[in-house]
This record gives sequence, structure tokens and C-alpha cells, in this order.
Amino acid sequence: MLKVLLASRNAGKLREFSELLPHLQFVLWPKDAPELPETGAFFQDNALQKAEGARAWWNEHGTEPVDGVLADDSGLCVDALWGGPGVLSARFAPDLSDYRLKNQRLLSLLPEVADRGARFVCVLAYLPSSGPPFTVSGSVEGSLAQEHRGEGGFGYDPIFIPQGHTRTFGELPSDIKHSLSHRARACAALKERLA
Ligand code: ITT
Repeated sequence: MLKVLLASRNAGKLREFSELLPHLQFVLWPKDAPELPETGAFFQDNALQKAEGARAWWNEHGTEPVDGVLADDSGLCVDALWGGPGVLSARFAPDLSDYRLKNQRLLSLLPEVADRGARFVCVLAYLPSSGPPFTVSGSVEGSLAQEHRGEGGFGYDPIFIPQGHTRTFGELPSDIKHSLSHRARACAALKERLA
């Protein structure tokens, strides 16, 4: 079983990775480790930057050897907001800590008649202990709900309705999210590359 350092502090992502990639043994990013910078303009840049930052820190401070380092950069891209908040999804509305309020703020930015099209995007960067790094990605098309609906998932899930459904990711069971989400698709591509 590959032992992989998961360079993320997002509890929602951690839960999904353990469900989507049960054949990997994850080593979690320690609580006392530094915040990993993500200053790029694209998901791919940020995923690689986080993975490289994590590997450099782990090489010096790590407590056990790992076979690889995995980082995820993801976000919600809204058509009527020119693709925003996109790579800035984690930093949207920094004055609000509660996602119910963040989601209301985001929805309030859309004019009533606006196109509600949106997609979730996920880029994973993998750095093997030997061999070249690579990235894989996944996305899911959908639309924005009129209001925050459901308590499942995390982040923007309660305002995102995947194409072909009427319920938000916050309302749908996690196995449905895992059958079509941006992260599930990126994880399927990662699995194929690691095989
Ligand atoms: P790490 O960098 O530690 O992994 P982060 O939360 O800062 O955690 P990102 O920079 O990739 O991660 O930000 C992605 C944001 O997009 C995340 O904070 C959520 O708000 C949102 N997001 C990503 N995937 C999501 C999903 O599956 N469901 C709901 N929201 C999601």
C-alpha cells in the first residue's frame, strides 16, 4: 500500500480522500506544520506549489518516510462571476467564517436574471519519492441554487446543484457526490496514473 503525505488542512477534503482513495495510506499534514503558500493564478500552479512546499518541509521535519506527496487545489467557478471565486474560493469573504453566510454572500452577488451556471474544479498534484511530479484534474458542471440547502458535504456544496440533479451536493448522499464530483474524477485519474 502506498504511503502518501496529504498536504491539506481542509477536513472536508481529508474525509473525501479517505473515502475516494481507500487503497492509499495517508499521513496527515501535522497541526504544527506551516500553512502552505498558494500564490499561483491557476489551480495547477497552486496544487504543485502546495505539494512542493509540503515535500520540502517533510524532508526536514518528517517523522516517517513516505512514497509520495499529494496536494489538492480546488474551487467553485461561477459563470456570472467570470469564473470566480475560482482559485480564490478558500479566501472568498474572509470576514465570514461560517459557510452558510459565505454562501449567502456569494449568491447575493448574482443579479436575479444572471446565468446560474457553475462548475467545481479539482487539480491534484502528486510528487512521487522518485520520478517526475504530475497533475491530474476533474470537474463537474452544474448550477447555483437559489439558497443554501442541505447540511451534507462542506464548503460550497449546499449551493451547488450538479447537472442532471435537482438537489444540491449538501442534500445529496455522499455516494452520489462521489460518483460524479470534481474530486472523484481527479482521484480516478490519479488512481490510473499510480496503477
Ligand atoms: P488546503 O489548501 O489545506 O487543501 P483549502 O481549503 O485552503 O485547503 P483550497 O485552497 O483548494 O483548499 O480551496 C478550495 C476551497 O474551495 C475550499 O476551501 C472550499 O471552500 C471549496 N471547495 C473545494 N472543493 C469543494 C467541494 O468538494 N465542496 C465544496 N466546496 C469545495
